[in-house]
Amino acid sequence: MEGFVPWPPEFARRYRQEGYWLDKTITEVMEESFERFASNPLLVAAQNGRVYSYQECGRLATRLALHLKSLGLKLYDRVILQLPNQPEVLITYLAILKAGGIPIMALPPHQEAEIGFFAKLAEARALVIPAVFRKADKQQMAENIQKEAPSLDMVLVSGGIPRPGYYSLDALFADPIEERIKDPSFPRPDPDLPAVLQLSGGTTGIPKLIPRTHNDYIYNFLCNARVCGLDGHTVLLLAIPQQHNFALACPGFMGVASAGGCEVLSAVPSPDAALEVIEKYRVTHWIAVPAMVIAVLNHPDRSRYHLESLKIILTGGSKLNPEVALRVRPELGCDVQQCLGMAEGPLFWTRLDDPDEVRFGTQGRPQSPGDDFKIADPSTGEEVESGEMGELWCRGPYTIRGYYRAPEYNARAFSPDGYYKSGDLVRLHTSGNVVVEGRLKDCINRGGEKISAEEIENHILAHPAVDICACVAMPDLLLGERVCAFIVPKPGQALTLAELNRFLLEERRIAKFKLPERLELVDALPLTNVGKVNKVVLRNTITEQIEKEGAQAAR
Ligand code: OOB
Repeated sequence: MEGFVPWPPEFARRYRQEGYWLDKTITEVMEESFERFASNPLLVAAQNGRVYSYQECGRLATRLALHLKSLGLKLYDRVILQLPNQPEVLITYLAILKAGGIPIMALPPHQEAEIGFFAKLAEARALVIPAVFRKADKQQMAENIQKEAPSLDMVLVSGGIPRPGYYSLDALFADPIEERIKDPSFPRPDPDLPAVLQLSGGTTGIPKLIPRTHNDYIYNFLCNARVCGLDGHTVLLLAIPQQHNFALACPGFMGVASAGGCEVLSAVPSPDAALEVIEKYRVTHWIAVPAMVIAVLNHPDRSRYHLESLKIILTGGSKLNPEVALRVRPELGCDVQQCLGMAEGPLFWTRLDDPDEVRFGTQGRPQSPGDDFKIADPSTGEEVESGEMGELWCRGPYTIRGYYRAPEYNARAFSPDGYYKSGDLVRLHTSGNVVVEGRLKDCINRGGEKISAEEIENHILAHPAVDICACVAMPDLLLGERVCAFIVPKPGQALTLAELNRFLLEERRIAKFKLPERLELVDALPLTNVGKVNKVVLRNTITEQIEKEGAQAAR
């Protein structure tokens, strides 16, 4: 497939021989589960309590897949999936796969800038959207994108009335096409080719798409379901967008579905909602970013809720501080399992039988014996001395060998011998686990959601009052980091944060979670001796400033 970098044949041979790659499609693996766990509950919508059995998910996915085929969706057509956390998002995901399409896992808050970019880069055929998301008219967004992306000729809309030429997803789900169709067959995708395009948080001005093949993604979630001990009694709570790799496959929805468990999907990412849902549905496993763990620990009414069912919080996406990790067992009565994960593949997990110091103080070790990692000097690729800090480089049966349609970037992001250079600075703990110490890549990790500094800077530079700018992470007690924009205005010009953000939302049409939350107007930006903006200085400046303000407020 054009734009896809496969594993070299000798690696592929080994991954098959060693049993990591099963040569099945995701649809085949999911359908084995639909049959095996037939009447067991697979999905529960937290907002209305509606339960979908395995059988029903399979039946609805097949129905929608037949509709997609009859609307003209072909093998390997790319479909942007932007629905919020309701069971429809997963059933549509399964349907796209069954019809032979490749879902692009866009996040619900993405706007025209992001979705338009994916549509053009991947020459997407179809787009699945809610009619409205947080007051944004998504059909208007689709129309605007279609003007720029001629490949996009199929728009499916959930809720609301579809515009002329668009299809109602609800009407398709309600229409039993299987009763009248003559040919119920589907083309079978090659398990060695991309099944799903995940999103990279990105570190450059241009977002990247991550091709996950059937073989690699199936191994990813089967292995992860074992490492997290999922089984038929598992009730997993998911309140982060279902499209995230963490939510979909680590172990996520597909891990739960492979083990016979049940997933409760919550559309509300608040600590109150999480506490209510854990109590009401007797949740056993909860996938949560550290910011949410902190919010629940600090929730004033937490003791009012019955959380006895909760066994493990699976946390990752950003670093869980050891002080927070230590509070989980005494205050919430459950274990915490940390994951250093990436949409590009690598998954490091702490294990429940690790000693306390390792469970609380490290971010885990590879989930699979097939994983191969090194802690490298980023400039030479040589392994650093044991215990020294270096960049984490990974290779393995579920770690990609290249981003989709990005050959120039791939030459930098992967070593010649195929390691993915994660951009994370880590240290090897004596236990063999890794500890995340920082990062090389230029992104901001806002509560687990990655924001590319360069991408935001490019949008800010389009503002007429801006001369130069730089975005850096500023520390935040809850989210870990937020975006701070340092801006040198053009002579005689001024700018406020409110005006900047109005511009970014309304004129640049970027997702709201990427907006700067602080603006510092300055006369000049500090430079390094090679003339690049010195972001270390900027990060230190804003960190000191915030500390000073905190001390003043406390006085
Ligand atoms: C997950 O995936 P992405 O692709 O959104 O972000 C990956 C990056 C990592 O390279 C690292 O910088 C950061 O997020 N990260 C962590 C972390 N887990 C991820 N940094 C510190 N401590 C951790 N525990 O975020 C993701 C994918 C699958 C499972 C879990 C998380």
